[in-house]
Amino acid sequence: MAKSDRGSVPDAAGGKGPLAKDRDLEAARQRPRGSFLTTDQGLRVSQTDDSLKAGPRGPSILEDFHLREKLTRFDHERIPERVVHARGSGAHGYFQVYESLKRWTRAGFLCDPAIKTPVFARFSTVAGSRGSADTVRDVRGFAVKFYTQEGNFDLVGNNMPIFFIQDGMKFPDLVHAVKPEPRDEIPQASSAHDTFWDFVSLTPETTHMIFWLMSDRAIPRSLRMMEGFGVHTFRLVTEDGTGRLCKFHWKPVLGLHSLVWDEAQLLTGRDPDFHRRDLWEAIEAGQPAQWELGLQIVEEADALRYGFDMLDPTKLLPEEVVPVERVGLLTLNRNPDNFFAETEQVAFHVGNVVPGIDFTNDPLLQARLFSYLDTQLTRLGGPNFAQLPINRPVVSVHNHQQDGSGQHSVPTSAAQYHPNTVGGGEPRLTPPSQGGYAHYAERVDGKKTQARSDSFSDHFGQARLFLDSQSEPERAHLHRAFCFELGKVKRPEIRQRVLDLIAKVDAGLAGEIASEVGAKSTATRVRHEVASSKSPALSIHRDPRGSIRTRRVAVLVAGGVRGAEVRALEAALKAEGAGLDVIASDLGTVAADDGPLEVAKTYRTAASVCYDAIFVPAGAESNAALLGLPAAVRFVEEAYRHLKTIGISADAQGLLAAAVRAPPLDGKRPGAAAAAGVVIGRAHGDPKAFAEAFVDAMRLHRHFEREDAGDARGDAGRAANAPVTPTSGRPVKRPRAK
Ligand code: HDD
Repeated sequence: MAKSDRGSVPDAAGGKGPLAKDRDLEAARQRPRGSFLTTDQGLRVSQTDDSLKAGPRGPSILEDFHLREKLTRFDHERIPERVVHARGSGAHGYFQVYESLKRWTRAGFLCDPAIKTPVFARFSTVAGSRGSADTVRDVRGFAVKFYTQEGNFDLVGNNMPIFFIQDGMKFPDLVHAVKPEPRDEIPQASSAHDTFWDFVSLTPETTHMIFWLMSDRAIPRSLRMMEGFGVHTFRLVTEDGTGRLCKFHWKPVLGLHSLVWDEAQLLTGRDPDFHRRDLWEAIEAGQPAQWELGLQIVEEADALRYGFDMLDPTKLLPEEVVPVERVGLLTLNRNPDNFFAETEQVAFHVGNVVPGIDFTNDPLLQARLFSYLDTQLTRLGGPNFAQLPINRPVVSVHNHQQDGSGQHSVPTSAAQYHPNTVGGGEPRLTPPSQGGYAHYAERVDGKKTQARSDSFSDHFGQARLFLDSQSEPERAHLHRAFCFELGKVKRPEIRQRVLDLIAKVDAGLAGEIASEVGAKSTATRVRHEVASSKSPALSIHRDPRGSIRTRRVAVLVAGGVRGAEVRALEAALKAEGAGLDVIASDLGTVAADDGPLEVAKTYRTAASVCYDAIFVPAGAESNAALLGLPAAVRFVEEAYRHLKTIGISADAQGLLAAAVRAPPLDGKRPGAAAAAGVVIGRAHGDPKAFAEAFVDAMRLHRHFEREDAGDARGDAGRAANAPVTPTSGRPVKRPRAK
């Protein structure tokens, strides 16, 4: 969205403020100041490095207004961070619906495929502070502000379709439990501590969400490669007032992919900005991030038809039961101009809806309707935050709100009330028939009560559905995640209580976890309360082969490397929208056999965890040098352990052997796989054929067969030391979701 697209936003009274009246003042203000440094009052500054002093060695003088202004502004640069979702990254873009959805909603932006609605999206982790690492195990926020012609619509969702609790009354408890513990402020951005699991163990409704949190969904490979969900059941309303229940989905065009846990942990040190950088760099490189908007539509009368209550936010509606209809495309293609002004100051609110979109009685949603507006008053310093450029609607705003901190507009109307004649009766109301918002006329009848509906009472059935829908590697990861998190819990009684909950979902899983976390297997004590069933859509591995667009390959080289191989791979990757970085000991160029190669990073600044695959090209001299570089050996070792595609020349087998206990590569066909995802190149072989085999292996993203060789109990180091089982032919297929 170009800035000019947003238009100039009039003041609250709808006028252009007093400047419109005072042409001289306006003309004066518009006089170009060039890029001269000025004070906040517009005074040109001649000195900004030395304060005003009584002599070159004398004390500073209070009179120095520029020094005082500079320091005062600096002292007040920080605003309170978000109480949750403090760590985030944003991007601008647009949304376009494929065809009119008039049959379901009167929302203008969903009814006209010609309309390109500007959007700003912000992705976030939940628990960590603003400066915390991106790749922690956590839910990811997925919030989109649509600047529609009927006002702003905010879809404030997560990358998981359900939530921890059923009623917003418990939200402060949940957040206090997961945030760092109050006495020592430890741990940062992690749920692996006593208070969180204490809360979980005493709150069975969290069980389903806990299974999602322990799954690979909680460590996405990229913000661009995760799903998004509106979570609650919303309501779409047509022109004639007919309401239908609706679940919102975002489906990533690049598919669903995750990190592996050890890699995620290493990344918190190697590149704490991993997700932020990934989104930023893709957009800078002209590769927009895209998701399709999906809708599940259910008739009002069917709210209880599917074995759970559609108002219960701890439940999902399986796609196999009600298919997700893909109705439009979200494209994020412009990075913010300023992080603070946009990504930090953006204020989302689930209550920001447009005609045709309405709420349901989900008690979690109802509480959110209060909380989002309220929190901005503290965070953004007062009630006028909607006037900040990132929060302003593209349509003009006219109302009777006035004053308050940070009032930027200058209302000129004499009548700040309704009804009035003094102001000519303006601003006027808009009847619903002409686009004014009217709440859905839902019949409500009930006694006041603080009771929970019986229809919300099953906390384990869908957790079991989720577990049974995972592929074998995903299930293994989930098991290890439980062992990791509970292994960090100090109080044995909490670990035991969590185990008892897990056993209600799957006694077998509880039994596998029990001994490692020092708890008793409760398999014999707790009856299976749920039956197993499957929803393949819940597995990340449902569609293992995918695009490698925007993936990056690290090419490990030293002097004497075979340049033709690097160029052939570069061309093959480029054709797929992917790319490579040449890594060498020194920046500048490295001497390949046929000329210089540009070096992107050094072994000191690059790490395997920052790449999707690695390639060690042919070159006897080059590979002998790499063998002597511990950082290069570690590169290969980590790539192997993290199940990434490794392309390796036959003359680099010493390197592979030093990194992992691999069988000799001699005698293998070029393009064949030495182990799952280890593709061998032959010195002086056909670089193009090798590049094709390499790209093909990359399409699988990870090679989970290698994981089976070790790591059965979460010892990430073991896999690398386990012998590599040679396989032949094309890269081995990843096990599919059951
Ligand atoms: Fe929330 C922020 C998503 C339940 C109260 N929430 C926040 C953000 C996202 C979500 C994505 C960050 C928005 C941004 O990028 O600025 N929250 C959810 C989802 C929920 C949910 C998907 C359950 C379905 N939230 C929830 C409840 C409450 C809140 C039940 C309170 C009753 N959420 C907040 C908040 C935040 C927030 C405290 C912190 C910063 C902000 O709002 O602007 O008001």
